[in-house]
Amino acid sequence: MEKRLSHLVKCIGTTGFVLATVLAFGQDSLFIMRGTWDQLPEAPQVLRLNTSANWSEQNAILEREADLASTLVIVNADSTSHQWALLMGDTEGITIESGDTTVVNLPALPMGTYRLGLIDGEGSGLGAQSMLQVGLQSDANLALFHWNLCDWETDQMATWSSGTEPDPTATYVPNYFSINEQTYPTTLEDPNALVSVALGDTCWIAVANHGQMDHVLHFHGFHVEVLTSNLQPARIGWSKDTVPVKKGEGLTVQLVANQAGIYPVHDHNLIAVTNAGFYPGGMLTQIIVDP
Ligand SMILES: [Cu+2]
Repeated sequence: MEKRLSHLVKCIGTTGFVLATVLAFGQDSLFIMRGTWDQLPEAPQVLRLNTSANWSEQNAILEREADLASTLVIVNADSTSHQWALLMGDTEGITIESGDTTVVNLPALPMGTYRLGLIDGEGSGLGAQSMLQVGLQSDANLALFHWNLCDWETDQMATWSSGTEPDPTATYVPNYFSINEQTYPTTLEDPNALVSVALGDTCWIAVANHGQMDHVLHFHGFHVEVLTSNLQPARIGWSKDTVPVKKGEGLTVQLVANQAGIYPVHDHNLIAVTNAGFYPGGMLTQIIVDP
């Protein structure tokens, strides 16, 4: 295998550096894509970060090693220009024109869960935001799950996709709430949103809040330990059944599956466990521990 890879790198020549990065990290480009989110009855137009030019309703996550700077290729396959940023409270973005490809630098970061994506109004309003996992893949014995949390107001999204800016003074009344761009019960069909483990397993869950409001996760059956947080580092080491995830936060929790059964996990704000007002829905998934 190693021989084949080195042969490939040689053949590629000038693009060898890019290929070597792809080989090291598995994935090295994100495509800014526009499409329809068919899961919602309103079928809103949305923006997503996909790993290729093949449309997916789910944003792709990005993985990097800890404490190592790297690069990322971003292809703007959308019809308008967008502002890209590694979202860490930093509001400075890089403008990527429609059809352009840009290589951006990712700094060396400590282990953790971070956010990246578009920070222009339309880009964030239509949901092109995802998670950067740093150093979470290093232990092959640990199962790793991820939850990209978001809230959505379909009227506001329709305004963005019609090319106008929503009234910033209007009250924000989100009508959908998602984990990995899925609403319950579809969350249970997503192997990253549904935590399925064996009794005695330890797993990590990377969580990022891309929405416009805080989300407070309530775990039934387990206390989880906060391993990393970009906005609330004072909470690292806390072991709780209820974990607030602030707007803009990326955090990582550890769950030790010490009892068998099926347990719900949900946003404790009950409007967030509905789909367009109907319960149950939204930001709700399960932990299934096989005996
Ligand atoms: Cu609960």
